[in-house]
Amino acid sequence: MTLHWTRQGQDGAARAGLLHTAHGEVETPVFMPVGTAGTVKAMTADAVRATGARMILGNTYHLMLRPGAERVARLGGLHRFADWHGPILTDSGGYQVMSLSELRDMDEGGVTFRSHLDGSKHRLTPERSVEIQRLLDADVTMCLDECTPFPATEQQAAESMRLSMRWAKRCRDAFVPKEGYGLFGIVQGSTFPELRAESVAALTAIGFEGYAVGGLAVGEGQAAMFEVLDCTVPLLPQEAPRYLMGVGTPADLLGAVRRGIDMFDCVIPTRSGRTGRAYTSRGVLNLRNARHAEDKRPIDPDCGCPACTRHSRAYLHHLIKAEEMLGPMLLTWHNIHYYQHLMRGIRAAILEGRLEAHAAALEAAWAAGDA
Ligand code: PRF
Ligand code: ZN
Repeated sequence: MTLHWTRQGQDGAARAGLLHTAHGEVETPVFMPVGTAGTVKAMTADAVRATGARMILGNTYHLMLRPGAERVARLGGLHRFADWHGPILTDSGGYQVMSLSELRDMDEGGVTFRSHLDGSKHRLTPERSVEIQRLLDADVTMCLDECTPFPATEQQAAESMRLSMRWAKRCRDAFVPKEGYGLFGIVQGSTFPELRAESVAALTAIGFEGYAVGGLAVGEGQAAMFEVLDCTVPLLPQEAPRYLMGVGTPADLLGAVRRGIDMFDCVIPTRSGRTGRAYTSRGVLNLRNARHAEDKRPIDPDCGCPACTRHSRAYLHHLIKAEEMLGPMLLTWHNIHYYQHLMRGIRAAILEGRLEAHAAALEAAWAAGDA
């Protein structure tokens, strides 16, 4: 069988389940740390696994430019190359082309762009994106799409979404089915409910192993994002996994799980860790702040990660101020550990039918702050 998902429990719209992939099973709801260029920045693969993470994300765009998809394939695929032996989902490249490459030209066939590394010219088509993701050996391949910029007029959003739907069909035709591997479609349509519904109808008519909601967290704000989920997620098939791309903060994840999302990825825990920000059960701490200079307490007394069990806020403040590499390493470790702890707690609450109370307790603690 191709990659599939089984439901283990439900509480309201929130689901707990298991994603069955070629490289193992993953409990959902799941947060996938971002391993853009074959590494979760500042972490060894063992460290990522020690946080509880079981599935990571890789990027077609970065890996096709360096070291190249054919080279990764010759080196045994991304799992072996990166020493990550669990499941990997790869993004398709369209979103990164739009955000990273300077010169790009989109047409019906695909997108031509210049590399942000050396200016060399490349072309990504739906067929080539799927081929690259096969060469990388991704358990989950994402369709090539256009993440519609925000804001967009209804006409711009419709044209962009319909192009993504034509590309989704070409990705489906190019994808070679294989035991434990799957292809996810991506819903677009900006903030327009009718376009989101049209996009879901187009994707479900083609049929995918999972469905992603794209085009969100692009500046519309949390309330608008939740409104889109409210009108989109109920239209998606019950038996397939749902993935909200590029989201988000702990509060975003909680709100999206309550609306029926099963999978997430985001650079927030890794990127903000590198700049000195720690997400905790009591809100966000900025370790650059001078108020931590002589604070002997851990970042989060409820956290079991090495940063919290072995080090003080004062030491982490010092590492960040001194631009020592260990600072980003420890804060990235903490943030990913916290995100995994958060998802495990949410999953347990869904299975025990107490998600509403759990969500209220999480939100109260985030708002109360740390000291
Ligand atoms: N499409 C793809 N990747 C993405 C997005 C999208 O819409 C987003 C939306 N924020 C993040 N990553 N392919
Ligand atoms: Zn910690």
